[in-house]
Amino acid sequence: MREISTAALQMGPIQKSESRAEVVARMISLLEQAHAAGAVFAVFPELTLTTFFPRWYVEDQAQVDQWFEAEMPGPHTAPLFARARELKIAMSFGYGELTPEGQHFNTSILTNREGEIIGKYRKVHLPGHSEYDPERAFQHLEKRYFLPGDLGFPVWRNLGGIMGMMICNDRRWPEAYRVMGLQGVEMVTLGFNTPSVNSQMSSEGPEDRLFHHRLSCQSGAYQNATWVVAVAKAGVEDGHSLIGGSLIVDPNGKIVAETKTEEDEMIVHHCDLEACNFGKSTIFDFKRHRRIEHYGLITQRAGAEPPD
Ligand code: CDV
Repeated sequence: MREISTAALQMGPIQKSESRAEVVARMISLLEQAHAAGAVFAVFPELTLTTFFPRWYVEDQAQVDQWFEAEMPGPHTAPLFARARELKIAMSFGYGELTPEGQHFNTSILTNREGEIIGKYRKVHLPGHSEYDPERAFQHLEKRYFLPGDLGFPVWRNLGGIMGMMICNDRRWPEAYRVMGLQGVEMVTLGFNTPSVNSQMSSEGPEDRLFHHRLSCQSGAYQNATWVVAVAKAGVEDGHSLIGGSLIVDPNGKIVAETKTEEDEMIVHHCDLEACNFGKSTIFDFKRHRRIEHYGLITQRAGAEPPD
């Protein structure tokens, strides 16, 4: 057994008016619950420290920058790192990153049990649009506020396993999983903020949203023989609803734990990384079965071009 007791720490809604200090206090409380349940690894959502701000159209960059962190750990997050270090819990969480060069990314970090940052990922697949769109029921301005990630999909050795990160919309893209699968990934963490209704199709409500979410996580896990730990920011933020459905998925694609609420909620599972071995050495033994001579289009072409 190579076990990582892993907690998915779902966050309930964060209102615009909520301070970083209030959010970090909630995160620490969840971290303590995870520790009490025996977890050594805790996964938080995308943009954990703030409301899901890409739904708001803002022109004043100084106002936008208030949703970003210029340092990690910084003044607000230092207590979180200190508590994680005391509890010896490794973490992954997402936040808006403002670099010294003034670039903005939707970022996620990975720490070890000593509270040191050992990995960083910047969201590659940014959904939505960059200008105000009156046709939508609500805005999704990730392409306005963030640059596409420039770090690829790396993996890191942590807690005796091989870990990778993706963020929200990335889970709908099999390429993201596969690039990590090709580096032997055994646990993928992913935080998400998924609106409960499609802003461009009101008939696509929470049931469909949860279906597509589970489908994406379960297929990514199965097809790459990896654990997937998917964690929501959920509930109603200033009148805008986000799905819950935080999941731990085993390397066979089966959901082994799922949250039941849209509030701050913890689920824990003892994830045995050895469970990845069967899939990785049989049906998804990539070296034996992949036919890369036929996959060229995947990297040569972004959009679909049907034949004449
Ligand atoms: N934060 C996200 O990336 N949300 C997207 C929405 C726009 C569909 C998601 O894939 O859940």
